[in-house]
Amino acid sequence: MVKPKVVVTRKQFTEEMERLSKVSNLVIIDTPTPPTSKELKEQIKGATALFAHINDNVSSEIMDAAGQSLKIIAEFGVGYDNVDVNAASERNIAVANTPGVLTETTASFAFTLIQSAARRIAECDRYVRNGKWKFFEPLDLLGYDLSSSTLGIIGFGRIGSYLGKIASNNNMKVIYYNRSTPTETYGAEKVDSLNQLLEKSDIVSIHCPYTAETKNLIAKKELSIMKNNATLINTARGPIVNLDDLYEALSKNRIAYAALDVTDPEPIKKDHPILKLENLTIVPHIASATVETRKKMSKMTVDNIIEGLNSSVPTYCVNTEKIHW
Ligand code: 8YV
Repeated sequence: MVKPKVVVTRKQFTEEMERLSKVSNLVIIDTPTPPTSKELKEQIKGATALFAHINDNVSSEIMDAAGQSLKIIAEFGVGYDNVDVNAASERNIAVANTPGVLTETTASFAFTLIQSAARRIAECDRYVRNGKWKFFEPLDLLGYDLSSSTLGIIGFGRIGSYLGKIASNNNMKVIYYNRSTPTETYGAEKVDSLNQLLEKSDIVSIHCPYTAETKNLIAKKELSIMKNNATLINTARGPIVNLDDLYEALSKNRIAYAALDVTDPEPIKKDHPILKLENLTIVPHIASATVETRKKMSKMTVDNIIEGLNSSVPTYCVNTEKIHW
């Protein structure tokens, strides 16, 4: 019997690829750069499943290039804003993701950025490398204690609320803005509006999904509401923050600091002026990047595909209601 074709858009963990190759005709796109839409359209022809990553814009055109055979799009990650889910549902294609396994790792990383912003780690590293460390200066490079700070969390789902728990354990006051009230809040206080959260917080950390409503959620107006000594953390999705407005706010010290794991676009343009600022820490979308977590994500993505190949709706399908299998 001919095995179904499965396309994986980046190099992945060998053990998971071996597992997948036992039940499929596996195509791994192991090129130095992610496939362009044109390349993906060519590779995906006749595929039953796609193992997708954040870089892949999985549009209706990609789905149509695959043809009638395409049944499963399995995203390596909890966020799946790079997949046109409506187009997939219209074509009876299941879209699956990897919720849960990266919660602790991503939330801990957001807390790492909070700590490194408060203690100016990236700036201090540049200070030493650039030969600026001459003497011990009691009043130089001072940060601030988190225990006297209020953390405002936008989006109090799995990752946001886990960050709330870590922050409370570190004696921070935690407030959050979320449409619904979660069952477990770890002592965090709900505020009624985004503006209230921005006004009250010393640190604002973003944990909502990227949707049409959250595009540019933090732009000029919102940055002007934040405290002058505030820090903005983004480990969610780049387009939620307007990067040019953030540059303006940081360069004019309307807010004090930002730490970004994600940008719009990704990667950030090499000549973006924000990269010249001292009051910014920026890293390349690594919040879930630990060996343990990435292995779990890879396994879950493969599990989702294998379930789909066996004609079961994947356990972590996000459009179960919209497809008819
Ligand atoms: C992934 C992420 O590494 O899960 C997410 O939503 O942003 C990251 O954990 C990324 O999606 C890679 O595909």
